[in-house]
Amino acid sequence: MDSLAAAPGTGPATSPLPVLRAARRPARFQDLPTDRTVVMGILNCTPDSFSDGGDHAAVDQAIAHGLRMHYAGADIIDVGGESTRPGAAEVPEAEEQRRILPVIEALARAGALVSVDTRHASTAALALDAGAVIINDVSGTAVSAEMIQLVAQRQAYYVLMHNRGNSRTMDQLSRYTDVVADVIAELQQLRERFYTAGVSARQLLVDPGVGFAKTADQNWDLLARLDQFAALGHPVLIGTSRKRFLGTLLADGGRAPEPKERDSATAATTALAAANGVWGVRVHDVPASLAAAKVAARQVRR
Ligand code: PMM
Repeated sequence: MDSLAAAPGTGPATSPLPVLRAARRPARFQDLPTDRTVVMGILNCTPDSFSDGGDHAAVDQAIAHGLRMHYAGADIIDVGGESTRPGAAEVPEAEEQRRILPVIEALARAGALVSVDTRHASTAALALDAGAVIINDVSGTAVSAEMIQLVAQRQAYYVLMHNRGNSRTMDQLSRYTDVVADVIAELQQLRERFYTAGVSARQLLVDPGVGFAKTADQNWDLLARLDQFAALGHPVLIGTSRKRFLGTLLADGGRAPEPKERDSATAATTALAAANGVWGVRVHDVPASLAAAKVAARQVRR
């Protein structure tokens, strides 16, 4: 921890990270803002994520970046240790835990509300112990029985995200009759498995899973009909940040901008989704989406 005290750009200029020494009151889900869309900052502690892989691979760097997003106003910090990009290699659970548990603990102690992006029940359990409050699981229909049990036993908040197959197969699994209706039906079936295990409705958030077993056009269809997801009765979270469908759009037939050059387009999706009542957005560039969420709230919810 001591090495962090000197981490640049992470705290008030005069006092380097006192926050890590004095634990804050734990952040609570029920204290999240309700007058605008919630902004979840992405913290990928991975060497190979598609847009920021390697940037925050060392634990100290990851904590510093998480704190930067927290101070920049992120409502939630989503900490993950396994890339979910199509074709990504699976990460052993012990390695995933080595990457993320100290990060979660430090951010929770600093007063951040932390979610853990994991497919593994064992990692999710340890992350809850370390101070995470939300489990963000991209498994979709491949969710494990252990994960469902854990969510029930620990009464944790859980992001029920739509996905089919795994990171190697999902790109071949994008056949739908009507993408919105089919994704909603699959989320409802998935939700039943959680209810059967004793999970209550208030624990669940839903996410259409932009880019997971979806083509670019299907992603746009989902974003155009977010109100239908809200009708499921849970907060709706979306993750468009820097994704390939934005690169395809911006390329306009030419070279697609690099993932890190897609933040303005991401903020535009935040503004539109927020104006359509989405509960939360998962983004890399926190200040841009926070501004977009505030604009949308002022414009729509006068
Ligand atoms: N996308 C990614 C990872 N986790 N979680 C949720 N709930 N929704 C998403 O759309 C989502 C996610 C992939 O993006 P990344 O590689 O930038 O983290």
